[in-house]
Amino acid sequence: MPKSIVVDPNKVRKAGQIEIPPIPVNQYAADPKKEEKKYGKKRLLKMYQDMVFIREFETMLNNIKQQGEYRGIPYDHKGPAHLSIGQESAAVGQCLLLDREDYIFGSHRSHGEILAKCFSAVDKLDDSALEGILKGYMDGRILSVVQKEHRGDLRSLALDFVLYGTLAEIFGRETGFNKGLGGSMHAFFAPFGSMPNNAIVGGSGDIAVGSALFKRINRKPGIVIANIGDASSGCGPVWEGIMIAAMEQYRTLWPKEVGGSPPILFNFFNNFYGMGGQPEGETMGFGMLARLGAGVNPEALHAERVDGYSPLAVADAVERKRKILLAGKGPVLLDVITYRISGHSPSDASAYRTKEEIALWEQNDCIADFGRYMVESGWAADSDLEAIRSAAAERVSRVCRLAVDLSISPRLRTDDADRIGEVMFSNQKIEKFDDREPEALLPLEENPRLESNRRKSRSGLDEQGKPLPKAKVIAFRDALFEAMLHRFYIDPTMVAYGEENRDWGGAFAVYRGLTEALPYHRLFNTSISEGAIVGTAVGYALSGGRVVPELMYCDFMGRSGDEVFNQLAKWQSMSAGVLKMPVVLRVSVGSKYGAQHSQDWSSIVAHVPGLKVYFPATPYDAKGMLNLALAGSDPVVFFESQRIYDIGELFEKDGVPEGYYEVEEGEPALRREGSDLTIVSVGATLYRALEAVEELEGKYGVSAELVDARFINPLNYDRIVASVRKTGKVLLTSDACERGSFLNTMAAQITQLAFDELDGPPVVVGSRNWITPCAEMEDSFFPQKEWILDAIHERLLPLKGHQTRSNQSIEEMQRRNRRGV
Ligand SMILES: Cc1ncc(C[n+]2csc(CCOP(=O)(O)OP(=O)(O)O)c2C)c(N)n1
Ligand SMILES: [Mg+2]
Repeated sequence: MPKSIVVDPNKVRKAGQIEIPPIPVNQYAADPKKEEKKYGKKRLLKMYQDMVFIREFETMLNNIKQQGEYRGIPYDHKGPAHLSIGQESAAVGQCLLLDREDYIFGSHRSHGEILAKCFSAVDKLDDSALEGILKGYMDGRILSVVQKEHRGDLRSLALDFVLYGTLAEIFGRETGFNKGLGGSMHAFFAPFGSMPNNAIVGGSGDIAVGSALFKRINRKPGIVIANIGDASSGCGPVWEGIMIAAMEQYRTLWPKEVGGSPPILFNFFNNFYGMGGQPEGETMGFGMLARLGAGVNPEALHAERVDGYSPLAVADAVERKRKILLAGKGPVLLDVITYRISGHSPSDASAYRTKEEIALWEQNDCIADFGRYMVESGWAADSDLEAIRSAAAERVSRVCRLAVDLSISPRLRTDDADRIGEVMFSNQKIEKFDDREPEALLPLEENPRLESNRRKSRSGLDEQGKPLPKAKVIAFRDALFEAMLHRFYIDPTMVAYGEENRDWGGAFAVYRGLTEALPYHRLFNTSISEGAIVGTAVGYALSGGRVVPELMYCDFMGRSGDEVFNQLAKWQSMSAGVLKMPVVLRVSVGSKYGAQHSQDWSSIVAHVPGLKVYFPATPYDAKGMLNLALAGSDPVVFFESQRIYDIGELFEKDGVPEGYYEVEEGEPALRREGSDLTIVSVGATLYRALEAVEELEGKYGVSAELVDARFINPLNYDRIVASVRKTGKVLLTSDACERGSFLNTMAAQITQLAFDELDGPPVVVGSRNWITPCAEMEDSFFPQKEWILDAIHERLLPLKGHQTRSNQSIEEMQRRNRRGV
């Protein structure tokens, strides 16, 4: 079903020019009368208080880092503290009018943003909702600490809760917001809309877009703000995030009732510095950061520069932009100017800027300025402001005293229990993340591809055990399709996207038949932005939905390295299990297309803690393992070899079941029983290993047991070890390059688990440590049946009369190692 966006040569060839709308700069006009009327004195005073609290909090950390104490409380804080002294007005102004359902994501310098957002949420919640959160969060653990010493009402208690939860997190305590597993740069408190902060600068750029997509697609209230530093405007995830956020399809192709573009505000806290580099005038070319909006879309992202030293200017901008976003007319970019008077970190000597410049900003200090403005406007007396400042010092001291005390604020115990291990995965079965009816265009049973599947054989073999023609069998890709379809009709939050996912049917036709079945917002094409394809999925999932992003080729994972390794893998554990990450990242592994389209990088993801890694090799497993992944709550990198998309089921007697089933997680499959030696395969190499097993049997009378690992992580070694105990010999093979391949980890594990039963060391047969050559030369690169037989002959079990065709000797192994190839 082709889309209806016609590319008409008569239109696209016409002469003309592009008009870029003007981008306002610092246009806010202060008007005390209007401001008082709008906000009321109480709220304006509260704004001042929020800023003062943040200043005191950061000053406390600065003193602790630089002098080892704050107001007579000694403490040695080993971790980082990127302070935002000078930036308080921008954070508080931003949060003033946000609702609790509005989310902010941020970066390494986010203490002030966390506090500002939480203070704002406290103001907006009614007593019972507020109490519910304080009592319910981590079973009331944080509340019970602050409650003891606190005297005052619920709202005042909530302030202690916010200050203490943040500080205990910074100090790495179990009583912190994330049990100390996030720390200073990753702390957040989701119940108040303060979402993950990222030590990978710019990392929130695409994650926040995913969160906004979640809100839009699932009709959730609120907007999402990505708080990004000015120097991080050069980051790939920021640009890719903007590209996905600005896709036109939300307004041209998605159903109107979904509501338009995702409600995302790219908010740059522009303090004019990276660590030492200066984006304006040195490391970037935009002149003014707000200009970045100009090239992106006809609205220039509604971009504006806002004076962040006036909290009311920021509040006004956020309020106006929020309306645009809720109307589905975003995305929006704000360039909020501010200045960090503190160093990048407490050890920073500010060698990259002059003392005069710092003094200029100190003269304009945003808190002192606002205080003066309040007094001049008659909103407060000096004594009111002084009272707020001394109350802040008293409160921050109280909280600090609690947070440094190990008997009150202990660390997570890791000595007697695997407490960090427990939060690496959430390991839950979740049928659906919401109860509403899944949106679909067709009843499941009427799906055209299911109908054609019904005419195919569920097995790849006929009754005599002979292979059936490929067009007549349920192939690997059909099996994947059935798993996807099943979950789409159960979980209304489930979405899938990537490059060419919709009309094309996915690059390898796995999704053919889904375009007819699903509305646009559940299956869509994205820009070619591999980083943000994964990054938005991270944001979507941690906001509460299930998502299946696709990478067309494993090689392109290089483009999404940070999103896979640092984001997808880590947010469940860095949140101490507060967040879930139901992302199934489908990654196809190529061949035939040479060096940049044929790599199996399963070992790289296996190396990174926090990812599950599946690698099915049969249609039965494709469906059963994808069903398993799609019912879970953890990030799964799901590898699919392009070599076998069209293969039928050869191992399971009854073929691929029509109904729902799951493969047991982590359990390898026994493909052939044998007694003389064990072959373990990962991925599509299974079929070459099978040929080797058949030749061993037929030609040499050797009985080989063939085990298909199926899983890389988690992996239960019992079956493999049981086989090795029986045979005493093991060869491992896969299409990944041999050096650093996961096979070597398996070989080391087997050696340790079954050393006494082994006749010799495990033998690894991987691909050569070369670039993958062209299709015609591939046989010299990927493991072949002959290599397996030769390696067995040379190193495990001499085969009578065998003529080797490749060199699998120990000497050759050493030669290759020496040469690094
Ligand atoms: C991807 C990445 N690159 C580099 C760094 C090291 N680093 C930490 S903060 C920083 C400067 C960031 O500047 P900006 O985005 O303007 O934020 P600011 O520190 O001014 O708040 C750098 C380079 C990092 N954490 N992440
Ligand atoms: Mg900066």
